[in-house]
Amino acid sequence: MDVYYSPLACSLASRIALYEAGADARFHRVDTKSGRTADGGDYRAVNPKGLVPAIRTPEGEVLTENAAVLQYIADAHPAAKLAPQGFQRYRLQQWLSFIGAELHKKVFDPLLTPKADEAAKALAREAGAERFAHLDEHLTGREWLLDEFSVADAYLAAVLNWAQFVKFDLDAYPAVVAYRDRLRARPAVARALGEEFAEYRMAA
Ligand SMILES: N[C@@H](CCC(=O)N[C@@H](CS)C(=O)NCC(=O)O)C(=O)O
Repeated sequence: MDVYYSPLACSLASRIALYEAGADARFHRVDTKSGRTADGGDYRAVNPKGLVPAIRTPEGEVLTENAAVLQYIADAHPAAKLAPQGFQRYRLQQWLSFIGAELHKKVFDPLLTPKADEAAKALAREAGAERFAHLDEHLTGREWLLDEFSVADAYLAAVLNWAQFVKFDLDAYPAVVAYRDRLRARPAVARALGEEFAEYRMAA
């Protein structure tokens, strides 16, 4: 499998899922600003949206969007049990949608981009307070988003990591802080974060 990523972007979730599965993959670094891969290729020829992540399956299919990519990785490595079957699959999709739409796009995107003005950033922080309260309530007394670690946790690990860059204080959400610390203690998450932090610092 080929994985297109940028250091510490949401594509980190795909790396975490692959490391959790103990799977091999070829990782291709993308500069989303220039639209070029590290070897000089045109990334829009892979993903016309220009966004990471994208993967190319061994059959040559290109797949984009975190929710789809992460479920594909989970289903390609069933022994790792990263996505449940039956009704719980809808719970997984519920959390993938919440993370993608309500946290990634609604809260962190406006906080991370210099293009958003102060009013947009204030709205994002207000939305964040509500959404993190919901997350904190859900995680109280729970280890992971579902009964077992899943690709939704991998996605949330990538998104929660941005809180430090935008000074979104998580201290008001103790269950989220404890969950973030549990995530960081998982070998696959620690390895993926360590590798991408090193790349990110080198590029900065
Ligand atoms: N809906 C997409 C969002 C992907 C996305 O926003 N990727 C960001 C990195 S976290 C990106 O590539 N940004 C580059 C840009 O906006 O030019 C998904 O879930 O995959």
